[in-house]
Amino acid sequence: MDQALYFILLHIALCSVSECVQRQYHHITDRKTWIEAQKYCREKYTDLATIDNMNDMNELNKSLKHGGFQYVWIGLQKTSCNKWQWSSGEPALYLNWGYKQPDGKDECAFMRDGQWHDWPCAKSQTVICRSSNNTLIFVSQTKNWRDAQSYCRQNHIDLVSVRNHNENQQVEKFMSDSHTPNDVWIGLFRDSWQWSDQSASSFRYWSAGEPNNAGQGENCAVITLNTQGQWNDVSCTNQHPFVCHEDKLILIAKNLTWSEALRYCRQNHVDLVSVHSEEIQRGVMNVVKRASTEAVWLGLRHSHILGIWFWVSGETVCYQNWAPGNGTSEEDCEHTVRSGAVQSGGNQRWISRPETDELNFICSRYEE
Ligand SMILES: *[C@@H]1O[C@H](CO)[C@@H](O)[C@H](O)[C@H]1NC(C)=O
Ligand SMILES: *[C@@H]1O[C@H](CO)[C@@H](O)[C@H](O)[C@H]1NC(C)=O
Ligand SMILES: *[C@@H]1O[C@H](CO)[C@@H](O)[C@H](O)[C@H]1NC(C)=O
Ligand SMILES: *[C@@H]1O[C@H](CO)[C@@H](O)[C@H](O)[C@H]1NC(C)=O
Ligand SMILES: [Ca+2]
Ligand SMILES: [Ca+2]
Repeated sequence: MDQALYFILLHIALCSVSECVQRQYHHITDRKTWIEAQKYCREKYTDLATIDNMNDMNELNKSLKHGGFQYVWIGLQKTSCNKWQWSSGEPALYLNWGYKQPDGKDECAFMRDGQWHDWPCAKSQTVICRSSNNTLIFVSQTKNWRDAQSYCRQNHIDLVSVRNHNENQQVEKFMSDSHTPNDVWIGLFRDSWQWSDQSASSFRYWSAGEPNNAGQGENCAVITLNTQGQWNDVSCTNQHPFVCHEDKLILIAKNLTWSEALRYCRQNHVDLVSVHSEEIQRGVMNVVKRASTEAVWLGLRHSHILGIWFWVSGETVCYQNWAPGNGTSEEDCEHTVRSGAVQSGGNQRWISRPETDELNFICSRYEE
């Protein structure tokens, strides 16, 4: 093959979007109470398992070892805080309750004349899902809220969420244009379950009839192996095996030069982080919030000789998120080598800094 063509093809291959896993699950088969399991996970990994969506659930499922047990702890625990949230996992910031709503202990919401009402989740109603191309889909079969959620997740993306006044008007118009019945489920629900790592994930995968608090004080969640991994609430003082998760990225709140940071990551974890996709950038944005310096080192380095920026992991810089004016070769005349950092505030863009600056940094904890 022509050499130049070969390099172009190689480059395309390197720049293709890679499946990347932001979180790894580890199944520990020792039996512990929920609190003991939480402590173990926080010491050895990141925390007891958080699950954001069906993808995570399938990943977690792959980590399970089988043998002589039925229940496995995850990081979900009941609290005294009962809050409204969207099935899609977004926080419920905009609310458009009707007159005197919500008025019950009811835990699911439907839309009537553009306004929202709470209602028992077991009630059967028609449904609006949101599809992958962001259009609304009306489902004319009536379903209880939980079945409606499963249906939307299996056939589309999720139940519709309504995040602002504009979207509320869209849904209202859609309902009148497609002559839906007056009352239609939306993706809003309320529960008092909270993840151990404080993540806002509102993904729930309860078995039918659960959580039922059957034995009283069933305040912690397990995966049940004989129901395809669906969840059950059980007493936190029972002893079960458990699943921890390990986030790929960790912010190190030490102030080191770029070279010191690189050495630290390679000695204690795997490497300084390479941000070669938007997904990893999102993970970065999530952890830099806790930084004490205004920028945070990435595994991004400028080569004086080649006049290019590259990732220390060896990847090509395909995805880019430079702040305007940064990421060029204009600083080539300076004596100190430039390295790449991400702003910890503002737009969290990448900036070029002299490598002698002392900044916090992000290590990756496992290879892909
Ligand atoms: C969006 O997806 C739905 C099915 O999920 C399909 O019926 C519809 O034609 C799609 N619309 C566009 C604009 O692609
Ligand atoms: C988990 O894996 C088992 C087989 O090992 C399968 O029967 C089950 O459906 C899977 N559950 C999920 C949620 O992927
Ligand atoms: C790192 O530097 C920042 C800003 O200069 C400072 O606020 C912070 O206390 C320093 N952290 C450590 C661990 O020295
Ligand atoms: C890099 O971006 C920062 C933040 O926006 C800006 O202050 C700085 O001037 C930029 N550097 C260059 C060389 O333009
Ligand atoms: Ca009500
Ligand atoms: Ca139960």
